[in-house]
Amino acid sequence: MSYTKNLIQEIIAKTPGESEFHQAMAEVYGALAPVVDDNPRYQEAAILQRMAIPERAIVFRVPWLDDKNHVQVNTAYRVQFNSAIGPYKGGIRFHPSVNLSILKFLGFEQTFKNALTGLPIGGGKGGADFDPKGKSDGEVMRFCQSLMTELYKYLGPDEDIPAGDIGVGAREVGYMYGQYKRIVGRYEGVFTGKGITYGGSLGRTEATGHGLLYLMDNILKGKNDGFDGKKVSISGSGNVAFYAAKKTVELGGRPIAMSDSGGFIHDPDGIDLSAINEIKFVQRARISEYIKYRPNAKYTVGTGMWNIPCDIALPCATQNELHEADAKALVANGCKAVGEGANMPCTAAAVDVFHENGVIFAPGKAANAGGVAVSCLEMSQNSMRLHWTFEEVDQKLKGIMGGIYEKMNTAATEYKMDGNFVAGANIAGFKKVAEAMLAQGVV
Ligand code: NDP
Ligand code: 2IT
Repeated sequence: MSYTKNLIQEIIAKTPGESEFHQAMAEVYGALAPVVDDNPRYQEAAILQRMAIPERAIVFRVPWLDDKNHVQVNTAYRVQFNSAIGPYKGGIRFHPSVNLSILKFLGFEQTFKNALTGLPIGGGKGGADFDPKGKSDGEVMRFCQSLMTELYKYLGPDEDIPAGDIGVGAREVGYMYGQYKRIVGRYEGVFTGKGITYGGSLGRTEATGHGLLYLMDNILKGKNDGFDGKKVSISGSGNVAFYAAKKTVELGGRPIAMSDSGGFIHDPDGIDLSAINEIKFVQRARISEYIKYRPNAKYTVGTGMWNIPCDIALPCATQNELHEADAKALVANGCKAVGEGANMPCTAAAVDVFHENGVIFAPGKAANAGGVAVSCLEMSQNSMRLHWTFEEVDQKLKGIMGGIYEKMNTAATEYKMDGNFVAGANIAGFKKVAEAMLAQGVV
């Protein structure tokens, strides 16, 4: 067996039950065989073995009082995966499914994503099995304050800088940051995605969705194509999905389907994004409400949105939401490009279907890197005590996404896998982190 195949099996055997982490690790290491063969130094220094273990993972209890004064408790985590190229950087997720495997996959993925941005940030991820759905603002605040009362010990503007992710938006970041500042007694840029009134960056809210569209547009332009006139299906209806849909419209495309965990809507005339904004961000309600705003649209309970014919698919909800059968349906209906707005939304078998059928496929660590990239721009503004305009941030984001396209495209070509952006992104991200680790010795 080859070095990388053998190593993947060894790591799986040592981390039983961590299926999401295994999937993410096998995708990265599966792409590295030619790189490791070319560079015996990586094997001699056990770089891949070291990269697969977080530098540190903190697990802690978060007790809080609900509105009836009943005691509740959740489990929270912070996985500080790799600081070879900068302080740990990555979001915090609140969702009942959160466990160590999911956060290890996200922290591992984040390490290479952050390297691809070209910015000096390492990889980390955190979260809790807390479900913000149906909780009052007071309950969310008490939960966030309790979580931060433990987590603050491990954070710092040069140590670990969290941000949002699923279930963590402006409200949650505000509560967590407020508690952090109260405990340490200093204003520090220790969170990104902060409100604009207290140190947030213009353009951060939009950055992941917009960045996704910039990256896909770069790829399409390389093939003399673009979003103009394209029908686009976008799963999810949260932060990433909403701004991906908005930028789709700006680039001349038409979002025709969106979803939440309850089901999906199909609006062939083009989704009304002001209705989505009202339902999801003002009312915090279900996407099924959409048919009240647009009676000609159709709502379907459950999964199946990838059966709707579209030109471009942008999965922007969660991991493993797009399976092999969905990929086959997309191919059969003429879908030409897929970009992962979410982290690992496509299963490995689905990605194989796209590659076998010549569908352009942009992996999450490249396609959704715009969010963390603008987070790093927020850190820069905080350190400099400056506030850039939306246009300045947007220009920088465009440049960073263009750079990511160049890096993954060049790496794919260098290793004779033209157009395979999974290989290209993994190789380019890995090499940067690996070289930094080599230079810093056995640490
Ligand atoms: P939000 O919480 O804002 O939105 C998540 C959306 O996905 C909601 O519509 C939600 O539906 C849906 N969803 C979540 N979990 C599930 C599930 N298990 N099954 C079906 N639908 C689900 O999160 P974000 O938009 O911030 O994040 C979406 C994805 O993008 C995640 O994979 C995240 O890791 C990734 N990402 C986010 C970045 C950011 O800057 N926010 C940056 C890079 C990647 P419902 O409301 O019904 O739960
Ligand atoms: O997955 C991700 O890249 C994020 N949730 C954003 C991380 C960040 O630090 O902005």
